[in-house]
Amino acid sequence: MDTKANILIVGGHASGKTVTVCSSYYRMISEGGAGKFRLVSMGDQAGQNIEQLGSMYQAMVKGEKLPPGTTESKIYEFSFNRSNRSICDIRWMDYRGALRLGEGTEEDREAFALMARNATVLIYIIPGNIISDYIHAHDPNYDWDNEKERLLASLRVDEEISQIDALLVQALKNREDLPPVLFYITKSDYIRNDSDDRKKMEALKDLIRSYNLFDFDGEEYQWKILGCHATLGRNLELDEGNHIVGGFAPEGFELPLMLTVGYRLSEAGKEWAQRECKILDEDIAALRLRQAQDSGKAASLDSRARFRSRFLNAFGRRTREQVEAEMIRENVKSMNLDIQKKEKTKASIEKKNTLGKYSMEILQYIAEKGENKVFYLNERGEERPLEEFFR
Ligand SMILES: Nc1nc2c(ncn2[C@@H]2O[C@H](COP(=O)(O)OP(=O)(O)OP(=O)(O)O)[C@@H](O)[C@H]2O)c(=O)[nH]1
Ligand SMILES: [Mg+2]
Repeated sequence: MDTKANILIVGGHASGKTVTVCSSYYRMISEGGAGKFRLVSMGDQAGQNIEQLGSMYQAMVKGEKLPPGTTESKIYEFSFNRSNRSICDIRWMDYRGALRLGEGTEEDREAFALMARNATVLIYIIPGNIISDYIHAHDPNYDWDNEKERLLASLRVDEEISQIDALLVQALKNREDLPPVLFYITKSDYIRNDSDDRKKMEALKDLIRSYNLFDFDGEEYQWKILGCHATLGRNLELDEGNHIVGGFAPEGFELPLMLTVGYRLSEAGKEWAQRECKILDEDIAALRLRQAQDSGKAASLDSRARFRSRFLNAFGRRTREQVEAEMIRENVKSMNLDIQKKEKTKASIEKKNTLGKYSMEILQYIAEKGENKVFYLNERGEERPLEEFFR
């Protein structure tokens, strides 16, 4: 299987990148995975990675400290499996938050830039506390201690969004394609608006539109935008030492991964179907050309036969040319059958598109488990069903 997906979740320091990679991995291996889908750790570091991700996760469960800040960038290699067969290779980069600001060593920055150029989907973290700031700063009924607090909340949002703006420009400068953009809310427990998932997603859509991050009306850009959110627990309680003291119930961590792989498979499926159709079209065109050439050959044999038959027909015999012309015509007829067969194969290509089928299964999973946790805005900024994103 040579389908590959690269995952780079861009977020600031302590925005939840490492918690995401380890919770996502855990979600994808425990209780039989997500639907038919599982992750398997691969590569030279597989054993070490399993141990590391495992111990970080266990520490969270036990209420020990949360994962330490990442000090060196790391690439995890996974195989994304469907019913025990690999359907996509994953490279997932977890890096130091400061890198997004252009800090870190030269080597680190280069690895980050390379990953940004090759990321399947551009994923940007907006931490839940920023969404919460955004909601409250715009809520006339919110009970701020003073106006300065409101202003500060608003500034925190401005700063986060301008970071994302800069990163978007930077990522796209180095790419010829226009990958989808996923806004991923981490720590969504910080958004306390009645714990209603739909409202959290509405707030994110509002924010994207009001900051005019995308020129939805412009002709120039054709963005596809996604949103989703995750939390370590709706009622998570952390103490001052950053230990989980209650409410550990992770949710939504598989969504960025599932969206990325689903998209990659649907694209790979489309490419496959296009390639197959092109081959069939070329075959059909070649057959038609041969038919035309052979028919011409048969016609010229016929006219030669008419000339010769003036002598031979006296004995009731067919000329050599007549026999040959007939054979050619039979052959032309059988090519018709070939053409019909190929046309039929072409019409049923979608049924044979296994990658497309897998992406639809992933879609189904997200539709079931991610209700009100995922949205899709099309190129004009209109909210559309997720199926359209995969198409
Ligand atoms: N309330 C809440 N806090 C969270 C959640 N996820 C992470 N946190 C907090 O955010 C901190 C940072 O999470 P990390 O995953 O280490 O962040 P990071 O982006 O990897 O940070 P760097 O590696 O330093 O760049 C954690 O130590 C927790 O305190 C969540 O779902 N809810
Ligand atoms: Mg980290």
